[in-house]
Order: sequence, then structure tokens, then C-alpha cells
Amino acid sequence: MCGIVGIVGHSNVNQSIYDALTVLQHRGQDAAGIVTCDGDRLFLRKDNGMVRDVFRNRHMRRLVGNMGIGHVRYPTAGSSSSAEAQPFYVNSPYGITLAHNGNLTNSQALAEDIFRADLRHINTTSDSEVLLNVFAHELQQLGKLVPGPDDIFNAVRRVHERVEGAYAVVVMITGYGILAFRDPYGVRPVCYGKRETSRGVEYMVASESVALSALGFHLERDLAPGEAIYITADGKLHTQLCAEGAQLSPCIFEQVYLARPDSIMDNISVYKARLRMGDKLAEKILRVWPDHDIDVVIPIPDTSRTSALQLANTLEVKYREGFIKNRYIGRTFIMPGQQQRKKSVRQKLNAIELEFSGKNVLLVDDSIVRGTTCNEIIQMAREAGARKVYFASAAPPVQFPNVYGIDMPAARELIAHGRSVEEICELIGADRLIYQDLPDLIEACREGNSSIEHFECSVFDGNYLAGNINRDYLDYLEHLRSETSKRERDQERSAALAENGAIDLHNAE
Ligand code: PIN
Repeated sequence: MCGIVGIVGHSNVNQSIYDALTVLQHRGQDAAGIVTCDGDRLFLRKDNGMVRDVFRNRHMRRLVGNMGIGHVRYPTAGSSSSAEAQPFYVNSPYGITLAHNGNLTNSQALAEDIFRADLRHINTTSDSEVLLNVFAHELQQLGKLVPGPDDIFNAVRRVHERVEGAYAVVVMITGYGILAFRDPYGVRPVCYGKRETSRGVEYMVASESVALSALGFHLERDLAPGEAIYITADGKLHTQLCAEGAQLSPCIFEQVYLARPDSIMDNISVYKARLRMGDKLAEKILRVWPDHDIDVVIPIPDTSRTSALQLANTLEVKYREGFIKNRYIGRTFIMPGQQQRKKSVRQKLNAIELEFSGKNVLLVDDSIVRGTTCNEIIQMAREAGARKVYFASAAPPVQFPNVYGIDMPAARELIAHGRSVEEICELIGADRLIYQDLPDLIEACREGNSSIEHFECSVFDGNYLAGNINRDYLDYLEHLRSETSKRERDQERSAALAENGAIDLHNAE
């Protein structure tokens, strides 16, 4: 999962893009980047790290220009090298930079095509670089000296024909304008808005509406599936639907956990959807366990608070904050993934004993993915004196890998993969485990926008859009994502760098 932003303004946009990226920081803390355009010059700064660490004063001073795009990255597939920080750049045609949220499921085949048809070199394993080169190729084919909105939309049309998967994209064409487009299923989110200034209207596109509202932009709307919008450097907005048979199927996991609660996504208030998830979960508990003996509902901060509060209200049981989160944790040095996660739970959360002591507690989380943190948290609740520890998940069991841009672990690392609820309950060490039912989750979201006929729910039901995800692709992803292969790749890269004195090809300091 990643965050994208693009602004066409009337004065330097560097600060606004920086601010927007900090608002979208929850969508990715791995790397950040900004590219701005001043006349026909581009200025780029990107690196691994949080927004506040990547951009220093000296970088910000260099990022001049009235339009620009930005990105925060959470690795989806492939490596987490700084060479893969976005935006990416190609010099031909016109000088194009691109940042993307999502995952292309045919990026390997595309990379080969690109080389064969166009002798274009792809220097990373990032599918965003592939996407950029496909777009650049299609725009170049049109052979225009000056690209007009229709040329740009035609290139996007071709991109949709060639590319498979989920993608919300922002592109800057040097000197000309900023383009954003969303895949024909609208899986990943992207919206746009505007603000009035004394010099005229400024436009912004972003992954989430919270980036607009935090910066004083008014949310116009989400991009429709398959739609592209193009804002010229002088502030004229053009839009066009660039895909046939587009059908909105937004990712339901955005509503569960990924998005900020203060965002409105595809006309659904994320906050309200989470309240309804709590309602539905409470109704299920009352249905399947009418004589429950829950004394207190305790959320596992932060995301689950909204659902847990409403769950407690509907159950008519006390809601208490039993875990306090440390917001100032440092880094954990040299510990592999799983071990590091275990340690960091104890560093991150601390129990208030008096809320647990002698009580039957219902802990609520937004979802259970690997099951490692909830295992640890249940132990903490017991150590704090809880009599019984029940566990509820506001989402159904996560059983299948995600191929549309969420960095979910490989299938065999998902605790619910191939296991019954009873088996999971035993593994996490709870006295009882209650999951949200998928129809209830869908209903909780649809109530916010009943015109949405379908949500992308593959992590829960294994149904991938368009039916083009086969075993080979899932095996390939599994290889990319498993903890062991991630570690091996990192080691290989460090060894190669040490041996050859090679350097990653990316922006200079
Ligand atoms: C974390 C929200 N949420 C907590 C993310 C943990 C799954 N995990 C998904 C639960 S926060 S595990 O509150 O927004 O910080 O099942 O993989 O152990």
C-alpha cells in the first residue's frame, strides 16, 4: 500500500506536497519522494525513510516549482531498496515522472515486452517503473511535439488495455501538467479537489480525502474506475473515461484498516463504516452467544477503537482503554521480521492492570493477519489478571494473499489460511474467538454508498477480479513476500554492493 499526491498550484507546491505526504504517512513509512516542476526543469528528492527524515531543509529549498507529485511507499512486492523509492522518471517523451499505489499482476511480462518492442531498460523490480515505461511508450507512439489532453487520454486508454492489476497513479509531464488515473475496477483509491487562492484555483489529487481537507482543499469527488483527469500547468482541468466496461470494485480492506477514519472514500465515511462494523459484530455476538459473560470491551489501539466503541454500546457492556500505546518507540536493530514484531508489541503496548484484573475481557482488533501480535496481546491481558480473554475481529478471517497492492504475507504465513476458527482460537490462545461475517462487513460498507455493487474482498474470499490470477502468479508472489526470501534478497544485495562497489542508481543527496 502506498500514498500518492499531485498538486497544480500558483506558487511553490513543495510545502503543500510535504504536508500532504505527512497526512498520508500511514499508507507507507518505508520511503518517500517528491518531484517538482519549474518551467521545463524537474527537481527530485526521494529516499528510504519517513517523510520527516527524507526531506531536510536543503532538499526543500531545491524543490521549487508550481506543480509536483509525491509518494509514500510501503513495499508491495520486490525489494525495499532506496532505488525503488518513487516517483520514477523517464526522459522521453517530454520528461515524465510517475508515482503509483497498487500492484500490476502482469508486470514481468510487460517488462519483457517493453524491452523487446522499445529497447527500454527497466532498472528495478518495481512495477511502477514498468507502468511508467508502458505509459511513456504509448504517449511516444502518438508522436506529438506538444501533447494535448486527448493524446494523454489515448495513452491512458492503451495503458488500461495492456496493464493488469490495481493501480491509482499520478503522473507529471514536464512543463505540461499533472495526470491521475484509476484502474478499470477502481480497486485502489484516488480523489481530487480544489482550493481557491488569491491567484486562482489550485488542484490536488490524493489517495485519501484527508490529505485534501487537511490542506484546505475541498473534495470534489473520487476518480471513477477507468477515469483519468489531467490538469494543465496553467490550471485547466480535463477528465475522460478511458476504459470500456469499467466497474467499481473498491478494496474493502481500505475501510477495515488501511484508510484513515477521517477520510471519505468512494463516498463512504471510513469512520462510519467502522462504527457499523462494530454494530454488526455486536449483533453477531448476541446472535451466536446470547448468554455471553463479557464484562468489558477493550480495543487494541488504534484502528479498532471505532468499531470496539460501537460494539460495546450495542452489547451494552463497558468500553475501556486497557492498552496504552507508546508513540515514541525507537528502532529495533538487527532482528528478523517475526522476532522483531514480537518484541515490538511489548514495546508498543502496555496494559492498565486494573482494567483486566478479575474480568472477562473482549479484546477487539480490526483484523487478524499473521496472528502474532494478537497472540502476544492475549498473553499480556492474562498477565494483567484477566479471568477470561475473548477476542473479536472486525474483519472476517484473512485467508488469501493480496495481489492488488497490500503487503499481505504469503498464504502460509496467514494464520487463517486453511484453518478453522476453533484452530485459530487455540493458536492465538483466546478463550473464544469471534470473526465478523463477510456479508456483514460488506453491508457495513455499502450502507455508506449503496450504489457500490461490488467490493474487492479477495483476502477474505479468494475471488480475484477478472479471474486472471493463477497458481503460478500466487507462487511467484509468495516467493517475493516470504520472510526468508526477503531476508535472502537483502543479504544478496548487500553482498553485491560490498563486492562490486556498485551503487544504486537513484537521486543524489
Ligand atoms: C494496527 C491495525 N491492525 C492491527 C493491523 C496483526 C494484524 N493487525 C493488522 C492488527 S493500528 S497480526 O492500530 O492501526 O496500529 O494478526 O498480523 O498479528
